[in-house]
Amino acid sequence: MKMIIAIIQADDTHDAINALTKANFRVTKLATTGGFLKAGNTTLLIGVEENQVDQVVGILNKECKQRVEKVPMLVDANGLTMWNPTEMIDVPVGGATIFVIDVELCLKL
Ligand code: 2BA
Repeated sequence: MKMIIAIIQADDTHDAINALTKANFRVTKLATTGGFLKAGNTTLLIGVEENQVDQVVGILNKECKQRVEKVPMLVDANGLTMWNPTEMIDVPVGGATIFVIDVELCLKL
């Protein structure tokens, strides 16, 4: 068995969960925050058999779009790293960052 951990954008959460549950996958949704943008995103936990990993990745690939976020540029000011709100840069985010982990044991009590 495998545990798929997928970090997706908040805007894609509804469509991704709907598509996964429609395809009979079980999903746990966690509200998470990205360390770089410090903005809300979603982490999905999806426990699957090994031969189902590709199908889940395919669904996430279809439902999770890449977007560009505008964030203030980091500048060095007197040895301190600060955001400069007058200079914005484009940061591409998503569609999905996916980790696939071996599950040693899955119990339902
Ligand atoms: P954030 O950490 O908020 O990162 C948002 C986007 O900012 C990233 O998009 C990437 O394009 C950019 N970024 C992140 N760290 C950067 C850095 N040190 N320098 C320059 N640009 C940087 P994605 O790569 O699509 O990641 C989206 C979200 O997925 C991340 O949100 C984070 O929550 C998660 N994530 C991505 N890679 C991860 C990893 N290796 N481990 C844990 N979480 C990860």
